[in-house]
Order: sequence, then structure tokens, then C-alpha cells
Amino acid sequence: MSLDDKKRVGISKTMSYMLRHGPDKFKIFLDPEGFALIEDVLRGLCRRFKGLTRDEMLEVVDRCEKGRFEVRGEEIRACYGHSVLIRIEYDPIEPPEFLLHGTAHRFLDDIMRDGLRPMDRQYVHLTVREDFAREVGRRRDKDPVILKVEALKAHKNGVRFYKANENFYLADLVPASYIRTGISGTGQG
Ligand code: HQG
Repeated sequence: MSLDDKKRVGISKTMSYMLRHGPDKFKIFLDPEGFALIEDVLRGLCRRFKGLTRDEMLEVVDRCEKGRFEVRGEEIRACYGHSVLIRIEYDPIEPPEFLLHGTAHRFLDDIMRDGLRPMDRQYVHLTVREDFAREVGRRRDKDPVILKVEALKAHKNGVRFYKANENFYLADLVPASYIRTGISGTGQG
């Protein structure tokens, strides 16, 4: 039986919280790559979503367009977004030439002075998809600014990038000299 949208979003948000920010509160243990046992995560979810089945939990994973979660055998992890104390490790990669970051106009001065910083998360989040960049930026500004990062050039000059999934890339910090403000705030959505 398929979950309704409201329940699916609720499960996704709870699972994001468990695997990114508060595993201890749900008695979940993350390995250095951020993986936890599916059975532990399901047990934690069942505290809020009584009777939830493993298939329903995996349906939430499969139907997430952003690719928030990754399943490997009997384990699951959040692909990005972590704030847990233990740093989730990724292998450095060579990024695409350009990556995008959607943000609020009010942060621009600070970003163009200090660069893109991870703030409360472990990494800066970047995407290859303009629609996702816009959606991420809209969380903080109804007409967000889309920053274009010269990722390959930065990489060649020693800035480290990582791949979270097909849509999202991560970086430790992106210096302002690699950030362009070319893409206008309004557009398709
Ligand atoms: C901004 C969610 C001032 C940065 C989203 C952003 C994404 C600065 C905010 C994913 C700054 C941090 C990540 C600086 C960066 N001065 N502000 N120097 N550097 N900022 O939420 O990228 O949907 O931690 O622009 O959708 O917005 O839950 O990062 O506005 O995919 O799967 O500081 O998390 O994923 O905000 O979002 P966040 P983000 P889910």
C-alpha cells in the first residue's frame, strides 16, 4: 500500500533529522560514512509512525527526487546535509566546471566577502540543477539569488569537492573569488 504525500514528507523529515543531526536521540549509530542499520532506523521511525513497514520506509527513499538517502545492503545513510559531531567522510572528486548554490539576497555581502561557508552543516551544498538551486534558495528568500561557482577552476587551485549524489556536490569552503552572481533571481521554477 502506498503512503500519502503528507505521511511520506513526515517520514522523510524525521529520517533526515535522525541521519543528519540527531542520531543519538533515536538510539541510531552512524559509521564514519554516515551509514546506520536499516532495522535501527525503522525502529526509531516506528516511535512516531506506528506500524510503519520496511517497504514503506524504502518507498520514501525511492520516491525522493533529491536523492536524500542511499541504501547499501542492510544499511542506509543521508547523502548530504549532516551536522552531527563526527565528520562524514567523502572521497574528494574532480567537480563539473560549474556548480550552483541558491541563497538569500541578504547573505550576498557576507558570501562575497567570506566565501560560501558550511555554517551549521559540515559542508557547503552545491548542485548541478538550477531548479534545485532555486528551491533551496527559496527556503530563505522568495526571489533567491543563484550563485555560479567556478568549481573546476577552484578544484585545480586546491579547493576540495565531494559528490553526495547525482544532484548534489559538497565543498569544505568556496572562496569568493570563484563565485559569480550571474544568474538572475527570477526565472523558471
Ligand atoms: C548561507 C537542504 C552568510 C548559505 C537544502 C545558506 C539543501 C552564508 C545558509 C541542503 C555564508 C546555510 C543545504 C556566509 C553560506 N555568510 N551566509 N559566508 N556562506 N551562507 O541550510 O545550502 O531539502 O545549511 O547560502 O534543500 O541552504 O533538507 O545550507 O543560505 O539541499 O534535503 O548560509 O539542505 O536539503 O543554510 O541547504 P543550510 P543550504 P533537504
